[in-house]
Amino acid sequence: MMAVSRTEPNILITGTPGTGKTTLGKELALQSGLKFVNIGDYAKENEAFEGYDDAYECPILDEDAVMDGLEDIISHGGVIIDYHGCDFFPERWFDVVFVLRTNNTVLYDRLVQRGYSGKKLEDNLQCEIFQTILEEAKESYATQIVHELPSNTWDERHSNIQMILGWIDQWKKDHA
Ligand code: DAT
Repeated sequence: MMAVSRTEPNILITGTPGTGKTTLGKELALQSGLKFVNIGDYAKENEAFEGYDDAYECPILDEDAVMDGLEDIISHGGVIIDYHGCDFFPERWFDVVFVLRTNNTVLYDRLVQRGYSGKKLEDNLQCEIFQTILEEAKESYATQIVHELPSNTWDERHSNIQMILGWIDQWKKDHA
């Protein structure tokens, strides 16, 4: 099956929980006019969970249901996806992958503020220290489309947004 040619790019924003994916993605959607889809919210709305992970204290995503449900909107392009994982999406979905990175002390404060503690807090901090999501992204997508972005301060968020808006414009010109 031939992919429909898209006039707007699909963007994956990934990274450890708390690195700022939703904050960045929503603002980016507002400023670019692209659609924003947070995978956790999407799964909740569409009951696309298949149980609860007691060790990680989070619902288990029904990945097949999520992918089937999103295939149509993704094929039209112009979607920003926000998720703390990236290895199960079809590679062809995304034109670019941004991996948000946050310093450990900053991330610690954000996660504590979110109510994380104990194993859940430790696991998420380790995920960032060992750059698990960055490695996952590099293994799942062509390395030239994977970009690491610092996400510690509001200034960094601002420059990330400006950079990505510029990237979107350029992509549209290249694919017009
Ligand atoms: P995620 O979607 O990756 O779990 P979030 O967008 O919910 O993260 O952000 C987590 C918290 O951090 C939230 O209180 C907003 C804050 N935050 C996000 N990006 C930030 C940035 N660049 N500078 C300062 N605070 C930020």
